[in-house]
Amino acid sequence: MALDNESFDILLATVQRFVRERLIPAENHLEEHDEVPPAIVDEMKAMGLFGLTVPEEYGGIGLSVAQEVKVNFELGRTAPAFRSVFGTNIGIGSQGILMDGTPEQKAQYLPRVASGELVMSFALTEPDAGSDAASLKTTARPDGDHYVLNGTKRYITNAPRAGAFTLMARTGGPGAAGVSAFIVPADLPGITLGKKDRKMGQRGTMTCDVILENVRVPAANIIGGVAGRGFKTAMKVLDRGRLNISAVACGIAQRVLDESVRYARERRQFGKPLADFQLIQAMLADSQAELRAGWALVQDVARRFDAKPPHVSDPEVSMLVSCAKLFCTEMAGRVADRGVQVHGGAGYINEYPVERFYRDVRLLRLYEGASQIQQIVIARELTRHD
Ligand code: COS
Repeated sequence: MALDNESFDILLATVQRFVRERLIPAENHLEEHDEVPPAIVDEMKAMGLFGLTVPEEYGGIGLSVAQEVKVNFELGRTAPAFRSVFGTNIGIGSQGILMDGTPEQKAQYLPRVASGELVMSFALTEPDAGSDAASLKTTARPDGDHYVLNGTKRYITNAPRAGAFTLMARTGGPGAAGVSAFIVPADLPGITLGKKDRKMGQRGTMTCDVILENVRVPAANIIGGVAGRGFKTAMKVLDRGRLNISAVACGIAQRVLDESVRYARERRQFGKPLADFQLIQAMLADSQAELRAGWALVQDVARRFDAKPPHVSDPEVSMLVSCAKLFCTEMAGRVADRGVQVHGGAGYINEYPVERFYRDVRLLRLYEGASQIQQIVIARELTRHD
């Protein structure tokens, strides 16, 4: 699945212009009001951003992974909250249905996902199950042709906007084999949302708890129709999600580096621009070298991702995805830190973008698998063979 090259070039140029002319100028609004302006959300829908990865047969644009990472790089150049509006829709929220859903589930949900009418959100994490996702406690008890769900999901991105969740709950015994993935409409009786989390950064993104009390979900809403496969679905979804976060990390690093170079050329000390000082140059050069390495890795892994069937997981590709997530998100942290350093005192002041990105990038090393989880995935694959 991929968009033809000519159409993709036009799409990428449109996204670049949208980021430059609409999103970057709206960053101050986001920072002050903690919300994405509704007019921008409408424009995103009109541009087809909600359907970037949904196949054309379901009304989407049908990007390949190699194309998707390029779009995410461009979106990384602005505040992450903008991408977050539709990010769960084209990513972790809907990918489970796309990868493992039945034909009926795809036909029922994906066209509305692609148009932006239905916002989907991914609910795996719980108060007692974060890195150890297979230990999740939310229960799903069979009752006739329904399951009854009880539990709490935590830090769920886009929950306040969501029309439905891809939600992992326990239908069987302990461990990964007892987990099933459900499509849970957000308006079912028994679902309540916690108060909006106040976060270190990423102003404008919405996360909160999702609380389930005796929520009756049709058995037909188990993704793929078979119980006990939900953990693998979640892991496959996260493989693609982690690669996209790697691309966003590279895009943010690019923005921070651009801001840092601009500042270093404008700001004068000791009678000349900062950019003329070798100690400043060293920081800029390190950031450039690491950014280019990370971005080359992301594109290489994306090509390998595209070379396999989308619903089939390949441990080698999963391992490479983790390499990309680990390297790029840690890299973005270093680049943002140097960006603040190059800006000096100004880098600590909120009106300069680097101050915001410095806080924003901290999350990249935590969500969709902390750096230590990526290390575990990499090391396990390295040592698995005789
Ligand atoms: N694709 C498909 N299947 C996968 C997979 C992947 N990427 N990774 C693991 N699996 C399968 C395994 O093959 C195994 O299947 P079998 O039992 O048939 O062999 C099953 O899933 C269980 O895997 P494993 O034994 O590796 O599970 P663990 O409990 O050891 O957990 C980690 C593995 C730690 C890697 C996993 O829990 C994880 O990624 N944790 C982080 C969760 C996360 O990212 N949370 C963020 C929430 S979203 S913001």
